[in-house]
Amino acid sequence: MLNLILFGPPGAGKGTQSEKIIAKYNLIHLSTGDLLRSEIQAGTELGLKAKTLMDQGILVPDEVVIGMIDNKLKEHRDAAGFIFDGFPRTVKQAEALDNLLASYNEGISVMVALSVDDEELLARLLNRGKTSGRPDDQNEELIAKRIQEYNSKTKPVADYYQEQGKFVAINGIGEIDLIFGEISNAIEAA
Ligand code: B4P
Repeated sequence: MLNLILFGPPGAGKGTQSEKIIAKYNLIHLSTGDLLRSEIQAGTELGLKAKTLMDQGILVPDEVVIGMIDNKLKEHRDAAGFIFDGFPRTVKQAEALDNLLASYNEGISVMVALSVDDEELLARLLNRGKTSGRPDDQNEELIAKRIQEYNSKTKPVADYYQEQGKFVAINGIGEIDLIFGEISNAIEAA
């Protein structure tokens, strides 16, 4: 079983590269951002609570996203593997994921981290905001808040997997297909 974490700041290319990875490797795509946006769209209580936080660029509570991932893992027991996109975003989420996978005698194969500087992230997200309709892509202050959340709460997750010898860093700036080639190499070496 191949279990991949695609990691990086908001706008690093996680969603973009996930589409290519699932097409090539037949993995189940679990994006907590997409799952939360589905809850918002469906108007659930969870979605309403999440929306207030997401619209301010703040992470939603760990229990909420861990619960969503737990449900999805149960739903796809026979999967050939998973790509975790935008999860885990805190060390608590990383520990919970390890525990959930251990209950299936599984673990994370590799974490691939896309590195992109803040200036490029801002440009990409403002550009996406012109057409995505995503409230969190609409202005500089909100994007800066998301990057700040990433730096304070999410970055330590990289150290967590580095200590386990599962961390691979890739330059996320450049041609989308060339970056995908490097990600494929990291997956095949895992
Ligand atoms: P996400 O949906 O995960 O959004 P994201 O960080 O913006 O990344 P995304 O994958 O969408 O962007 P991508 O880099 O592909 O999270 C949204 C919010 O949900 C969070 O702020 C948080 O509130 C909440 N949330 C989600 N998961 C959570 C968790 N686990 N715990 C707590 N809260 C959670 O693409 C960006 C743009 O760059 C695109 O327009 C793309 O076309 C472009 N791009 C990509 N690659 C490029 C390249 N190589 N060159 C040029 N442009 C490129």
